[in-house]
Amino acid sequence: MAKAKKAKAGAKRTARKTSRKVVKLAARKPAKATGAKKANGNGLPRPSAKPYGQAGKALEGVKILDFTHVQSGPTCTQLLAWFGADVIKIERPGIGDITRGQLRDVPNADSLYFTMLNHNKRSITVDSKNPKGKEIIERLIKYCDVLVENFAPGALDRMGFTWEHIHKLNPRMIVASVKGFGPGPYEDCKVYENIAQCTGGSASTTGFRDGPPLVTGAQIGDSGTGLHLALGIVAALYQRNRTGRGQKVLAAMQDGVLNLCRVKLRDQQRLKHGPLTEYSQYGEGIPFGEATPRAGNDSGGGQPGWIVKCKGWENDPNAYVYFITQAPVWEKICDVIGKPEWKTDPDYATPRARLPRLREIFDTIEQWTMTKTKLEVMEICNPLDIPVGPILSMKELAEDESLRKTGTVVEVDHPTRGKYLTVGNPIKLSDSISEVKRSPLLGEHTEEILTKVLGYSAKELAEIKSSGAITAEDKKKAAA
Ligand code: CAO
Repeated sequence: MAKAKKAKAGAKRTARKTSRKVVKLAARKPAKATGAKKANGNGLPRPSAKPYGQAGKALEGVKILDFTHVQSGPTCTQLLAWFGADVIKIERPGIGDITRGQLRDVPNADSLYFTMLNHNKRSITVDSKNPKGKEIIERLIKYCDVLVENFAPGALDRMGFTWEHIHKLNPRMIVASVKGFGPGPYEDCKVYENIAQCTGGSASTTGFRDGPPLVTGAQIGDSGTGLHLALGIVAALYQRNRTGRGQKVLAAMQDGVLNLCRVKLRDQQRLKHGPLTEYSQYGEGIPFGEATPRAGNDSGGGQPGWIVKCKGWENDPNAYVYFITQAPVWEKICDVIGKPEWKTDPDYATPRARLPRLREIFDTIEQWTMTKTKLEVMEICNPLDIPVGPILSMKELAEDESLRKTGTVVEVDHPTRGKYLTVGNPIKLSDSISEVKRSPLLGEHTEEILTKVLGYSAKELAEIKSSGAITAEDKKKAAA
């Protein structure tokens, strides 16, 4: 009883103290607004007074040690560079990223494969198997915030850069990797784009039912996984603000592709409960098997769609349009295609009634679209809110004025290959405007990074040069 009384009195004292504190705080005069740097009451900086787009870049100050090659890793680091990170790409002396020489269109110039994936980066050549080269990389690890790599499984460890070693050198470092597979039976496998498309569920669900599995032109395995990795890195940087320590970030290509094929795993589970009625095979009376089938051009959602021919399809492989029979605009569709009677006919009036007749419905829509060009179909349907999409070729996209205006398609000048087109940052931030700068030449920034970033003296630089750590094999031999 006495104990309870004591506790009650204590609680009252605490409550009084707390309320006194609250009164005191409330009475405090608001801090004078003295500029963007002063913190708000919540500890966060005050909103910048600078105009939007002039307050620096989103990832300004973040330093990325870019140990990536080919497509998946470079996609990720290019995005980070567009958001303002300082990306230092380490490449093998004399060779560099293998894509520099792959699919070359201009002799002796970096290929478009390379240039279009490595904008806004700096390039340093370092032989990671040379002792002096290892020392340089260790210094870079201490200097940078994130190491990004997409080597074959185990390659980074074989160089001596295990997570434990990196973490010891720089406990704040985030180590981000693309691998083909996550932990499991295939974790040691090398993987390229189409392997990921096949093992991540995309190929089995792409193509026509009566044909073989198909890969898609969208690089969902490589660029898609790079995109996943970039998000993981930004999240890890955010968490590091709280924890003060780095972590490993893994984006496995199989996982990334499966994530993008989420709706197909949805359909796999729906199969247990009956046929997939929105797939045109249902209307055609073809039974479903055990796995999600290939769906041709069927829409993956609840609004049936299909690709139909347009005027000129006989000679133009892209004279087609994707047409969606969205339920809310069904009546407008009936009027446009000259079938007003379908609005009230019980066989066509409701989405459910239409499902077994989709083939016939799209054939009828096609009779109409074949009388118009794909852009005319768009001009007629858009004001009526009927969702349609012309099949735009790469040529049309390259020439599209509106994409140039938004910076999605950009012309870049390059010292050895001249002007070329690229895809700029597809993600637009209103206060962090991306500018696309050309990709670096092999080792273009080696000396700059060694002296200005890592602080090596002229004498040390000379030693590094003679050690072979930054020179190509043939040059090393010639010097010997
Ligand atoms: N100095 C010295 N050696 C270097 C180096 C440098 N700067 N950079 C790389 N190397 C070495 C690596 O250490 C490795 O040597 P070991 O095999 O002796 O350990 C060697 O170069 C080759 O690396 P790799 O095995 O990663 O490259 P690969 O061309 O044989 O394979 C790929 C390419 C993509 C199949 C493989 O890297 C991979 O599976 N990566 C993970 C998944 C991925 O990102 N795939 C997408 C690629 S884009 O289509």
